[in-house]
Amino acid sequence: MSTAGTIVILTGAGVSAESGIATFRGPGGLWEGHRVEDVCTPAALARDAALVHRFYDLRRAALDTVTPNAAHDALARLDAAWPGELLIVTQNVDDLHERAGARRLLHVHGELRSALCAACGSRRAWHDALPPATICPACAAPALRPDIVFFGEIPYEMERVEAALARADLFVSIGTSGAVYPAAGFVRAAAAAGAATLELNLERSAGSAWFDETRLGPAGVLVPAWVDAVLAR
Ligand code: BV8
Repeated sequence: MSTAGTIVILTGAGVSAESGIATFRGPGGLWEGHRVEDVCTPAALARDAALVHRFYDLRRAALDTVTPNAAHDALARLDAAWPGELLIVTQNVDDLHERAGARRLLHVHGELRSALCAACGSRRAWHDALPPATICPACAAPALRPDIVFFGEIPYEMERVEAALARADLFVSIGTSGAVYPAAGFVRAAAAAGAATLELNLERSAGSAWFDETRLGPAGVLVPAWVDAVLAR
């Protein structure tokens, strides 16, 4: 691939695991403590807003106690040094990619440190607890909610992601089980556009069969080694 090639990187909970943030579907995973239907759907929010807000308040507060790991740092280094187009598409709602210095980044499933107004659709940085019926500063409705894409809701910036996948020369998936769509289908869109596809994960995922190559191991080891090799070409 020429140095001006387009790289699209998809990250999931596994890239933040070594920072101490629980994944969803592993042992002790987030979904083990809660049923997805109880905390990550519009119906759950309508049924028990206090539970849903508390679930995300706890995860937002936990961000104060974690820091980026070697995988986040390596991706930020690649972002800064790569002369071609590059986009990190994260399913994660933590801000560890940003805190490591990544710039060419987007969150398809929302962000813990953001609040969304269910009435006017405005979004804003939010670092504290977010009680149900918090007043929206933009429209004054008591309608602020976690800025999280729930199951059944449309992921953010899909057009931008699809456009990047259509131009990709290399698609790399890091730390995701390939369990959630449409993100789990990105590898196929990239391959259809002619991209080489690489998976870096602790174990084989639901999508491993779609990748040209799968490397198994912790992101904190595999990602810096991969970035060093890409930048050394
Ligand atoms: C939508 C909120 C319509 C934030 C989440 C087919 C097509 C389209 C949709 C569907 C479809 N089939 C079903 C659907 C509906 C649904 C879906 O996919 N359901 C699944 C369960 C079948 N999808 C939706 O509802 C989506 N919306 O489809 O709208 C649409 C579609 C396209 C265009 C227009 C409209 C909305 C999905 C978003 C839901 N929100 N979370 C939050 O609470 O955090 S999903 C949740 O799962 C998280 O966002 C998370 O990012 C995501 C995926 O999980 P992973 O990140 O992969 O984490 P997991 O624990 O599963 O795996 C971790 C991996 O890391 C493991 O493989 C592990 O081995 C590895 N690992 C662990 N440690 C390490 C490691 N790897 C490396 N190093 C380590 N140290």
